[in-house]
Amino acid sequence: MIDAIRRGETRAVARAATLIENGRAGSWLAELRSLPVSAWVVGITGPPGAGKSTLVDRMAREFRAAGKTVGILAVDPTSPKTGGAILGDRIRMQALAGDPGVFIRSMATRGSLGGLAQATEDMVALLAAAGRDVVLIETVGVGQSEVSVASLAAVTVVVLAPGMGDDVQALKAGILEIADVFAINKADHEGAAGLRQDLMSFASVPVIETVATEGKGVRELIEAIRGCVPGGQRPEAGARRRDSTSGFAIDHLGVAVRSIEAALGFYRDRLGMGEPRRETVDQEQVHVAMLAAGGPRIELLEPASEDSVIARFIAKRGEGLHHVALRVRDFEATIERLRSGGARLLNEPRAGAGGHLYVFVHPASTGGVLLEIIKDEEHDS
Ligand SMILES: Nc1nc2c(ncn2[C@@H]2O[C@H](COP(=O)(O)OP(=O)(O)OP(=O)(O)O)[C@@H](O)[C@H]2O)c(=O)[nH]1
Ligand SMILES: [Mg+2]
Repeated sequence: MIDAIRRGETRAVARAATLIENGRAGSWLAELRSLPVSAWVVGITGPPGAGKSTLVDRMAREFRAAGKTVGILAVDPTSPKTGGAILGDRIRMQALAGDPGVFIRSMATRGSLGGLAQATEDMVALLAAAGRDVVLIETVGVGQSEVSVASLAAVTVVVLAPGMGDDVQALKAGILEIADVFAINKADHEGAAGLRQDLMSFASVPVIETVATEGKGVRELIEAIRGCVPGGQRPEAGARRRDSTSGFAIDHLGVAVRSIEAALGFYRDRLGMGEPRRETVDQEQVHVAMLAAGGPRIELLEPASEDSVIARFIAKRGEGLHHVALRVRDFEATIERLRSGGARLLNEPRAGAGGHLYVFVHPASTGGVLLEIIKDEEHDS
């Protein structure tokens, strides 16, 4: 069985999928679970009707056009049978149906959510073992289910649509936090710009507008997803950046530039890093353009006034790397350690954009690099 799966034999894969779904997989399942998952696993979640299936269909076509094989799992935690909605999905995805490079399966609850999560995980392992390059998992974001799917996926896209009746604050707790990328689908509808504003104030992850029915923005979305993958490589399932355990993570590299627009001519247009998220930090008199780079970001810093720190830096040293920012889990203890060790701190901890505490450490203490230390709220208990 395992050999046939690994050769990617369609009938063996389909049979294994059915056995997994029915909870009747044989001893080969343990072996399947032990195989490394080298596929690119992307979770797509969001409220009912946001356009997840339409988007998944378009993304799959885009991947196929790039020569990649695709597995699609439509996971419905809300209904015990593969009924209405998912059947609809199947019909919508008919354009893909005749393509042997696309394997589509729908899965629904069989009693417990835990059972569904396990079956989904096994299905991902199956598709990865069968050599699928990309596995897309669609789940409705209605509760805990999407959180467990997010832990399977290397990158999670949260799909929202304008005018769905509830504003961002009212959305189910948990669904916004798991986003590595936001897709504002139905961007042809009114309210996309407002939703974008809300999302950008909420989280520092890429926000991409899409019109799934027309395939608009799909390529940009895939680029943004790619930007979340460390080093541009396919991560193992579950190898999420948030799981880093050292207590230190690079948050961003700050690059001082005279003009963000000019610099984007390189980073966005020539290098292809995608649209940045923009912000102005009044306190530091700086305009910031943030480019996703696999969890950490590259931040282009343009002076907002002539006597700002960045303006003075450029006047003295020219454009260039201005600082390295580290997110630190144990912020207070770290600052105390630095202080008592005689490191030159440039400011008392203060709140920056988004309310996060930060301190700058002078290059004289760090080997010549201005170091920004940011309190990691996500890990702080
Ligand atoms: N105008 C517009 N309609 C869209 C867009 N994307 C999807 N739709 C429509 O929105 C409806 C719902 O799309 P689906 O892709 O089924 O949404 P879904 O999120 O998968 O829905 P569930 O799986 O039921 O949660 C369909 O009628 C789509 O044709 C879009 O970008 N613009
Ligand atoms: Mg759907």
